[in-house]
Amino acid sequence: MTRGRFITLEGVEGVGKTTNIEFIRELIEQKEIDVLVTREPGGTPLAEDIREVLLQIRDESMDPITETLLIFAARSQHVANVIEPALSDGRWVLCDRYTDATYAYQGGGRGVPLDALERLAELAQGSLWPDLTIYLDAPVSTALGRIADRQHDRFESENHEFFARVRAGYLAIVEREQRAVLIDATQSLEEVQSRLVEIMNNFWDPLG
Ligand code: Z5A
Repeated sequence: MTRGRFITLEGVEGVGKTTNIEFIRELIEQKEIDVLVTREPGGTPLAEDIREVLLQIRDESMDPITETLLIFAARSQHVANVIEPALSDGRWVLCDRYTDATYAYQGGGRGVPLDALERLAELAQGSLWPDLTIYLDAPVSTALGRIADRQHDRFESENHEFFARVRAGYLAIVEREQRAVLIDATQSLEEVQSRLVEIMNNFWDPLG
């Protein structure tokens, strides 16, 4: 049994992840590949409960370390019960956010030290990193403008400076990681999706 491939989609809120994940699923299914679409935080009943705790706005502020530990708790559950079994069964996994988001939000956005994130990542996911990461990039004002009329959760209620640090965190990952590919998400949806086709074509080619 050939192990499946692990693909993640990243970017600040409003950049178009939810819109484009179904499009990528269709591209993969056109190749008659069985793909599981999932998300973080979440992806299992317990991890979805943790997601609710993370997103809910409450009177008590959430300490950045508490937030980080909750995110890794959800991830560990998701990796052990969903992602790793699917990949071992030869299924592909397409995930809306993964550990790059933790480096961008908790590392870049909240200032949690990167060496702490590295240690927690190793504990929660071992050596499981994506084979391909598609990062949708847009200036914060563009991305947030697209979701301005939604009711905001705890993250979405953060200010522009927070999201600028998150975006800088993502851009540093794209510089550093060969698996990460950037798409200019200020383009029209048609242009973004034709870039997605190109990226996926380059991804299949070496697979033969
Ligand atoms: N979080 C974290 O802090 N650390 C972690 O490790 C992880 C997560 C894993 C939940 O994530 C929160 O968890 C997230 C970070 C934190 N913070 N927040 N908020 P999420 O991924 O579930 O939530 P989200 O990022 O907020 O998703 P979203 O708001 O739904 O954004 P999106 O999926 O990227 O955007 P969209 O819904 O696809 O598109 C937004 C609108 O723009 C929509 O009307 C589209 O029709 C439109 N759109 C999309 N593309 C285009 C183009 N190209 N042109 C014009 N309009 C477009």
